[in-house]
Amino acid sequence: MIAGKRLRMARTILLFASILMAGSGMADGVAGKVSVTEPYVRAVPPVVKTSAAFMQLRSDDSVERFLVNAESPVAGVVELHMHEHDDGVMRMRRIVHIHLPPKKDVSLEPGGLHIMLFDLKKTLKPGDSVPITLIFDDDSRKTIEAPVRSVTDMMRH
Ligand SMILES: [Cu+2]
Repeated sequence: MIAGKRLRMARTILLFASILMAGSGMADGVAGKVSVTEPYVRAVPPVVKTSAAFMQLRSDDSVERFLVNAESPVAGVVELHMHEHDDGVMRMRRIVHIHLPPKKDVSLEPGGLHIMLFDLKKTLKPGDSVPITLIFDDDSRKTIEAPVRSVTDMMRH
């Protein structure tokens, strides 16, 4: 009888501990430490099947973290990209991750780092909003809503 009571008590304590951990945000991982501000997606005419997402990222973690992937229901393929100068020509290149140094702002902007959206499943009109899920190095995720904006400074593809 006493053993059974102890077991029940141990189970109750375990349950309580797991609720406390979930409540403190520990379950959020890196996603809970990265703030995302000013997200937007470039509006494109219906014939164009690619676009890009831009935003400001800032990690509050004490060690370097990485954005390793992204997903969106509006795009068949999503890739992390950067621009680089190659003999005076700006080219885009796929990268495996975006560095998130501790407590530093990282800009995803036209002509620089960006999240590339290929194989668009719908027209992206100004005023629409696009869900984008950011995936970090510990596989934690954060989904944001990025408004669609017309960007005059069009990137060359
Ligand atoms: Cu690109």
